Amino acid sequence: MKTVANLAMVLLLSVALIAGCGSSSAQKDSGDSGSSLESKEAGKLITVGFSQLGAESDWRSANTISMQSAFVPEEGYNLIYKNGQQKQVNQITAIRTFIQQEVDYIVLAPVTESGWDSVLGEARDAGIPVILVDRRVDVADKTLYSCWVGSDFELEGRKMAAWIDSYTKRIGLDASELHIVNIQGTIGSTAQIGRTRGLANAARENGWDLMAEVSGDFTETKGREVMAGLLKRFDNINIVYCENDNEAIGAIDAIEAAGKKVGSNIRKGEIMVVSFDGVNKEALDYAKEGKISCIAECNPLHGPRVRALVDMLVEGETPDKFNYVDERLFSSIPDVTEVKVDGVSYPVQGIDE
Ligand code: GYE
Repeated sequence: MKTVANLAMVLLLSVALIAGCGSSSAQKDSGDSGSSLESKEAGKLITVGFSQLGAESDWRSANTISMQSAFVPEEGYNLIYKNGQQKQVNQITAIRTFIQQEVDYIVLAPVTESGWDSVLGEARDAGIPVILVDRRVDVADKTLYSCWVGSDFELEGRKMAAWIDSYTKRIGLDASELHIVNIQGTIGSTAQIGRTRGLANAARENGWDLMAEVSGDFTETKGREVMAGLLKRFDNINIVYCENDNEAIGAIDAIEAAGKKVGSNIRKGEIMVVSFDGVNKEALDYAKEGKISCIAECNPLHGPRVRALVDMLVEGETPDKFNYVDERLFSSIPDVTEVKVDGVSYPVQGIDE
């Protein structure tokens, strides 16, 4: 498992900061890998068609900015960006358009895993390499794409479950006293599949009461709606596992609107919220205030990483097939300072660190 995280491991604690890091001046300072030098000298830009899945979350916006900032004409690239509006059919149309436009490379951030075999086959027939970013595709023939870069979503889920385990033990709760609901991401997306699995397996192994798994589609609106519904169905929820920060913000609204208190003091009747990403400023503020008890980082800054992969392909090199990013856990609760998954220990950092 190769880690590329250290290339850009600065987790950005606000969207503003993310935008700043993605500015073209930052790109200019980032140094030239030399790989696109020839085409640049010849005045020919490398054309990259980027099919982004949507704009559903702050994570996604940060990811789009990172991509747009990495592939700029001054650095030798022409990026054609298409927003799929969370619909696979739009992404398939975008890829077909890229093929017609004869782009040099296609970068795909797929909304869900299944259903890509035909269109990726068309890209291959046209001789256009495909790079996957963030989520993955489930295709029978793995040679339909060159490589992938993104997060280990199941590990994120397992680390969060390990944090829940340590923290609830520390406050003296028995496993059977954990009444958990999972507000899942977009069903069938790699991030949802991994994070859901991480929790579901831990719930089974530990004997937790995982009462419901409902999709909030990674959005704040759905998170609010789903949480309001869950509070009507169950009167004993004490842990809400949100598969991203935007859902958590919506869920917190719904919990407070129902007259309940959000926080880690489960013994005193508070409902504890945990989430994923760590990109959204409001979510980080909530984490500082203790309204979100733990956040598993998911790093969206893949632009320079994808660019490095494109550059390798330009040079005729073969990048590693799967490229993982290192990620951390954040919590303002000092009680748990590290968690262990498969014998590997991961530190839990404070929000301001
Ligand atoms: O966690 C969520 C976004 O696939 C990692 O998608 C990504 C997820 C991210 O909508 O906020």
